[in-house]
Amino acid sequence: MPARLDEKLEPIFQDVLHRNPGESEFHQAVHEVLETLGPVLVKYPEFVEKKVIQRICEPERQIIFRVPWQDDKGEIHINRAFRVEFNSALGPYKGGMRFHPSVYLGIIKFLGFEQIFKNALTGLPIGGGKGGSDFDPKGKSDDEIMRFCQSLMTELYRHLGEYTDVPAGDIGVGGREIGYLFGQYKRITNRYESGVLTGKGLDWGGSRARTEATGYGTVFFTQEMLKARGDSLDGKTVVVSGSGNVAIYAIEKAHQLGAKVIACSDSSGIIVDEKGIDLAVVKRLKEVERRRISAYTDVHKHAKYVEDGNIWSVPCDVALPCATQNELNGSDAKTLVENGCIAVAEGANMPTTPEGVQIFQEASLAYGPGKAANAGGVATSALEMQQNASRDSWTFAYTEKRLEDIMIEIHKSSFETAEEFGSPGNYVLGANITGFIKVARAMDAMGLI
Ligand code: NDP
Ligand code: 2IT
Repeated sequence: MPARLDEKLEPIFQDVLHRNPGESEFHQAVHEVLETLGPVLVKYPEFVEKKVIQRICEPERQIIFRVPWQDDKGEIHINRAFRVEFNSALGPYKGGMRFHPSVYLGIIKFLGFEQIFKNALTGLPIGGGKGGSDFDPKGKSDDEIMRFCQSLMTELYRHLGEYTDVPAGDIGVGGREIGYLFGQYKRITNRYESGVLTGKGLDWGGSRARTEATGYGTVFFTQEMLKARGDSLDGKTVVVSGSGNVAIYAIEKAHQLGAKVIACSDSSGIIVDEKGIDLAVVKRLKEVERRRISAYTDVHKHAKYVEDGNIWSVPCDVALPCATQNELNGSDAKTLVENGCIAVAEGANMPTTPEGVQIFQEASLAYGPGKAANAGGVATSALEMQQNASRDSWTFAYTEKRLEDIMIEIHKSSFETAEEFGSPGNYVLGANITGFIKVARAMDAMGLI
């Protein structure tokens, strides 16, 4: 059972339920934020009076459109795409595009809602938005992906702009897709507007360290949580779910900081390699050949592949969920705690169910919610926008240092806010309140928007 809401917040939540029927992930994301805002309303009664929370829960703009495209055989397909422009109080709408068959409005709204507070936490001038499509990229040829991206951008371009809305990648959208999207935007607008998309290739306006940023940032955040407890990642055993962009670079940084990652996964199954995951093999399988993770055992016969296996049953010191929402439930959380896990940091967005979050908090392990722990990706997107605006290109070392400093600062502000509001060690409350206050103050200053 999720925690009860403050009496001023319950009617707001009921209204969100009523206005957004059937969007369970959005309800979950809103509830999780509202659960932590009670103490803020005591300190800032003007936010109640001016209905700031009700305004934040309603997206500024929601765009839904048809994406027709032809496959290699000439057959016609029709997908649905979304861009939810949630909040622009702090800057242009900013957030990724997700291509996955499970995408519907409720998923994009949960992601866009989370993005508002995450982006505020980075301290950089970016508002919150998210988009995507129910298109399934699995098994599609490069040409099919290109035609789909071109068709999608043929509608989306009119809503974008470096001062308006700046998409990037998410599940199913990486460098290849951003290339096709940028190419079509450039053709239609006749503008080389680098700052309209992030996650671009390094030869055409991309930022060094953006590919690595989300995974690296999650591990920097983990390191900070452990430091706050007088510990570190060195010598720790780590389990990382997923084997996509976030998972791969979380594994890389965990290894660099002296930990051993012994398991990763994809939606088909899990790999356990007690000798430590061979990241070169995972990168080749996933970034180049786009194959299933099961093929890892073709190279490393000693490793174990379990079809439909549960990665959270693998004993570890640190767990990094880096795949998708609600991938770690109450029973998984219990197993992790019983197996001695001391820290969980979310590379994915909302990977832990409310029951799971409650178990982690009761067990007092270091639990870093996605809004804080995975903010390094979007923060480095904002650094890409800075480089584009100044027509500059920074070194990897400089960009990575900026990312690390941002993650240290997000940890510090979440940690200190949790203490200030009477819940020491509660990063959920600390991150939500820090992000919320920034956005709420900006909205208040701008009048009734
Ligand atoms: P990718 O598409 O690169 O990888 C996703 C990984 O998660 C794959 O291994 C995929 O397996 C697995 N996965 C996806 N959906 C499911 C599912 N329904 N069930 C089981 N496994 C699944 O995406 P990213 O690595 O970019 O994103 C991972 C998570 O991180 C998402 O929650 C995303 O929102 C979040 N995130 C991403 C950021 C970024 O910069 N990319 C920034 C911040 C957060 P399979 O290939 O079998 O589908
Ligand atoms: O969830 C996220 O923060 C992302 N997918 C990255 C968004 C971005 O604009 O870089």
